[in-house]
Amino acid sequence: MLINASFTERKIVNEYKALLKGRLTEKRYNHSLAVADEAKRLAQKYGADPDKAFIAGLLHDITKNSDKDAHFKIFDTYGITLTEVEKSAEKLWHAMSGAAFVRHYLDIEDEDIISAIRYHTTAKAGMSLLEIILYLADFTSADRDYEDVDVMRELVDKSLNEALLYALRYTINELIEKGAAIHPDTVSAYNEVTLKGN
Ligand code: DGI
Ligand code: FE
Ligand code: FE
Repeated sequence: MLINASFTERKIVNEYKALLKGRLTEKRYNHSLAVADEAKRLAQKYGADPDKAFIAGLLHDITKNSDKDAHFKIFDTYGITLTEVEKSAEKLWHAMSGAAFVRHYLDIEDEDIISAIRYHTTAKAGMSLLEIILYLADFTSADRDYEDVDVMRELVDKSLNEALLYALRYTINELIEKGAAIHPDTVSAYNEVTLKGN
């Protein structure tokens, strides 16, 4: 029974990988594999479900390389309306369309996986352990290479809360420097961890 279960899981993972390979650039495909591994590692370390974390990591950027028409086809089909901030920032679209894609096209029913994908870009207040893990794995995966990546990697092994605060502070600073709008979910997540730390 166990052998059959793991065989089925491997088969599904291979199907997801083949799908991703056809939808993503090579760089984004490799990033997805790296985030899956990192999310699984963090799940094992912090007591979340490693298989769910792996699947969420694997699929989190599934619509990242889609064009505007493909995003809006999903938004229109599933009645997803965008706020002004969401309309202004294309980078936010793949989290919204990706969550709908895995639910409706891949028949993923696990709400925690769907929600982790939905909020992996902005984060939000009141995230589950799996949501936090995916958000952070996206920052600390092996393929990442930005100025503060070493600090982030150290923090993520020390404390999820400290890593979350650092990541949100880093993101908000970058957005302000670029003159981009900050999504209310990003602000709520930042406020929550900041107040928790006091
Ligand atoms: O898809 P990835 O590149 O792996 O990473 P991601 O999904 O975390 O996307 C990161 C981008 O999203 C980065 O360029 C900043 C942007 N982003 C995150 N939060 C916000 C945001 N952009 C705006 N405008 N507002 C936000 O609150
Ligand atoms: Fe992403
Ligand atoms: Fe990503």
